[in-house]
Amino acid sequence: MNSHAAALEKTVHTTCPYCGVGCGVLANVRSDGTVEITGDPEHPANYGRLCSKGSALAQTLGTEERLLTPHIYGRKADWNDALDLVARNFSEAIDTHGPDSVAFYVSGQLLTEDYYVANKLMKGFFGSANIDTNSRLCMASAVAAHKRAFGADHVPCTYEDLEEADLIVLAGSNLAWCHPVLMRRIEAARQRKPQKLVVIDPRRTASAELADLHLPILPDGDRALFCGLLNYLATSGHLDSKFIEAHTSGFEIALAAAAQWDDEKVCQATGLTVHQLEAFYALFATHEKTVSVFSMGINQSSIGTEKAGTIINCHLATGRIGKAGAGPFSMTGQPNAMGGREVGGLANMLAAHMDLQNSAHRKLVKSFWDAPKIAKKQGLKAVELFEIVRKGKIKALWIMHTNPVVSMPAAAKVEEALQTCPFVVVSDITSNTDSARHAHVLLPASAWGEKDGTVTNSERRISRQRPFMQAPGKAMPDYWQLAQVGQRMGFGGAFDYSSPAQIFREHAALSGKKNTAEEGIARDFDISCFEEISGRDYNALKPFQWPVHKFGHDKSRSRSFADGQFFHSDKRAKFIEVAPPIGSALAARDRERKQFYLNTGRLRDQWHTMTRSGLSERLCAHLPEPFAAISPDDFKEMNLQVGDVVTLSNGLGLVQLRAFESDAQKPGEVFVPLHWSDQFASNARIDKLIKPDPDPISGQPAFKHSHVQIKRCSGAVYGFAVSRHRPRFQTVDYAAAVPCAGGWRLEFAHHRHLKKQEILHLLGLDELVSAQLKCFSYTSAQGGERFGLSNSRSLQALVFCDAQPVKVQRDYIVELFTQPLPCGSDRHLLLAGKPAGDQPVKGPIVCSCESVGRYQLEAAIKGGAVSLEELVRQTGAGSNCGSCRVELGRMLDAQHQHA
Ligand SMILES: Nc1nc2c(c(=O)[nH]1)N[C@H]1C(S)=C(S)[C@@H](COP(=O)(O)OP(=O)(O)OC[C@H]3O[C@@H](n4cnc5c(=O)[nH]c(N)nc54)[C@H](O)[C@@H]3O)O[C@H]1N2
Ligand SMILES: Nc1nc2c(c(=O)[nH]1)N[C@H]1C(S)=C(S)[C@@H](COP(=O)(O)OP(=O)(O)OC[C@H]3O[C@@H](n4cnc5c(=O)[nH]c(N)nc54)[C@H](O)[C@@H]3O)O[C@H]1N2
Ligand code: SF4
Ligand SMILES: [Mo]
Repeated sequence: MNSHAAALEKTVHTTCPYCGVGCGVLANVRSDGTVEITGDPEHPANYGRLCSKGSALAQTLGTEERLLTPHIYGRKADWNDALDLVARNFSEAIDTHGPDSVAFYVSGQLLTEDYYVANKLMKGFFGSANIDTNSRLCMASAVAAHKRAFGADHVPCTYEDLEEADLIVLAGSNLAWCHPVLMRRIEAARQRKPQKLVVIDPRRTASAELADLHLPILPDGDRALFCGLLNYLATSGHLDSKFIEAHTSGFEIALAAAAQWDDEKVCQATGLTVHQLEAFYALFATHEKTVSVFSMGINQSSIGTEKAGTIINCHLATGRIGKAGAGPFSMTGQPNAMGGREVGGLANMLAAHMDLQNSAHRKLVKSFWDAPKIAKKQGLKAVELFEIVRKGKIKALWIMHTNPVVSMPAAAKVEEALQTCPFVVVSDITSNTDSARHAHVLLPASAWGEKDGTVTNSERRISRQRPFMQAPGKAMPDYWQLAQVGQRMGFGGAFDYSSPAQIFREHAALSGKKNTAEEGIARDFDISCFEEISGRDYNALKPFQWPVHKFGHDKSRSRSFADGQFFHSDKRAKFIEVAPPIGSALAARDRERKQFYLNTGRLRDQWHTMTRSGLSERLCAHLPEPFAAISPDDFKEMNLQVGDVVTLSNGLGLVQLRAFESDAQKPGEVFVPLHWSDQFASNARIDKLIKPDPDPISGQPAFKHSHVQIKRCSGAVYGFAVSRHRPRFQTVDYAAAVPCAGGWRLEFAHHRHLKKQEILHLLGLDELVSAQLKCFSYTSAQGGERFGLSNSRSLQALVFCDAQPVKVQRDYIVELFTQPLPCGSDRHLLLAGKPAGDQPVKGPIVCSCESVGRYQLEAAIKGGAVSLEELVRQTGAGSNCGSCRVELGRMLDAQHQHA
């Protein structure tokens, strides 16, 4: 640690705001206001580990991008006026057009307390269920599958099961990048004992690199794969007949339906060989302790609920549920996706795992809330909701903690919807989002580090998020904003909250209300033990797993379903009957039409629409531009060259991305990250091209299975630049920029030559500023133009243009930006684009925590680092969070293959 560091003032135990692993973090605040973030060694989710995103949290705490005050129609306003206006518009809409003319669209990243208030206001006091959340895009299929199979939305597994298991199946989950700390836990378990890992993913992901068996399945082939598995288990004598008999229903029907999927049909639908199927089926059949983790590759599909159901079927058929090291494990994405489900924040739920359709539940909640009304029917689910907004039927919409213009399917239509809606409120921590630009009222929210409440992770563990710094400007917590509007709409006492602890107590009390079999309204979610928790105990609350009843932990339920009792009225789990095969292989047909399957997902170091992870230079150094990953065969067939820009298009829209040749891709499929918004790129919002195609049961859209055409763009100019100013790239065909030390790094390409003035605009320099700068330039023999701009003290920009994709050492150029300005003619050396002589360069960043680049790693490998440990020791890469170790391993393998 730095010996000059200011004194440690306090250490606050809190929880990482990113993924559903829910790692405990320590915020170490120093007397000079600086904050260091480390893993909490005592938190049972991570025991001190953090991934690259968690490790970089301190870099996202700056206030430069923050929204500091409410805005009404683009003008700064005070809270009173903004809240009054929101209350008035919602009241008027409800009075004139009825309760279903208003809606909330919220988020699995809200704290439970925020979520509880939003749900209460809409369902109990507006009397509508038009509250839906981005969890619809994320977890809805898993929720529906759990309810169908278990009678409640209940995740049976815990993280320890991942360590106890002898076989882990990752179905549609890239755990290594999306839940990295769990992958670290699995890796550690694999050091201690033999444990097999199977990855089912169309792409060879970082997780697949670690697997014993990777099944590069065709899009949506999972249903066939798991039906085939059920058949195999039945015919090879691996069923647990006793369990089926005693604790389940519907087995015969499910098996008969699955039997229609014979080997040939399964091979056709999955694109896998009989040999690959058998390898997987034999592993599954012979490992009692199997955990099947599933996430977006399963849920985000028009058959997502069925796909999840077929996985659960195989666990029920083998009795592998409710036992140590066994179970189907839906991995939640957002930090509080589970908490949102607990408060019933989806359009088809009530609070505390109660059902909207159940009149006893409605009565109970209404009387508990002392509410004037209670929603009687389901509200609009996200896709439908924005469709109705677009048709002008929603008169007031409040978007909180989510960025639908980037993250919803058919995103251009969602944007149109916001333009149509007469009154849009957006609560966010920044105004620099694609959704916030359409807000009539913009409300500044307190961010992570400032707000206070609880979140529930993937294993049903509730942890505290605690504040360790003051909110800047006038930012206020989300629950406060909602409660204020509730009060101003005349619901006074019901929204008179003075602290998150008070809300938590209410939520806990509701969860225990009449929650016994005798009272006839028993349900799985119960934390009533905390219904009287004091403010002080709430502050000190340690992470715990639900259920915890009034009378403390019920031992018989310490492992869910250990007693074989489920939540259907007959206490049995239900097998799901799946649809029979439907004819021809889609993939073949799509090839004929020269269409590509568009698959989308996440990168290791970015979080969703980048409003927070995009603030960290360190995180942005890994994969710094939007790309389309294309198989080597397709790359060749389309005659693409390294650095080419391509358009992806379909009936819904068009985007421009860098083409990236990747042998992790199969021919006919293209993968694009979901992260890029209009704030970071000119035209890379991939969700414009996603056909919603929602699952008919869950309403979850099919983010991973659209179709697109790909065309090479002929560019007249390509460029790379660094600038002290935020680039403005909307007028250029292809441009993307992320922060780097001291400024921004920018990639661009355009179909015609760009004038110097246009480039200056692109660099974020206005005419007045650029006129005062010194310019030094250089034209290469091939006609490439390069120039630098400086003021008397420092470099302001460096620009490298060419008629071809620019080949310069980007990471070296980015580093130049942090160094003192050379004098006089030496400045021209800056335009070489690479270091002089044999000065070492880093190369593209592989390890973002320690900032180690590919060339440094290659040099170490060439220099004799033969093992992963050696490479880590010599270069420092992978020594912090370990998220890049997969890539390090791959580089070692590649080097050895060539040796
Ligand atoms: N770094 C990072 N981590 C995150 C997030 C983030 O933004 N960045 N977001 C969090 C959130 S909210 C979520 S929901 C989770 C998501 O976590 P994951 O579900 O692991 O992430 P994705 O990359 O969306 O998708 C997983 C995989 O599904 C595969 N897939 C696509 N189609 C199919 C198919 O038909 N069948 C199968 N078997 N696989 C398919 C894709 O190729 C992809 O590799 O991550 C969480 N963690
Ligand atoms: N193509 C494609 N699209 C996808 C997916 C995919 O796999 N493929 N995955 C989908 C999934 S699973 C998810 S979860 C969604 C995620 O999509 P979004 O929820 O839209 O993404 P985020 O960037 O997390 O948006 C959170 C917003 O809340 C703001 N914010 C941060 N902190 C606070 C706070 O404390 N209060 C308030 N009020 N605001 C805050 C952030 O600045 C940001 O604007 O994307 C979905 N879209
Ligand atoms: S795995 Fe990483 S992103 Fe997820 S909670 Fe832990 S530190 Fe945060
Ligand atoms: Mo998600």
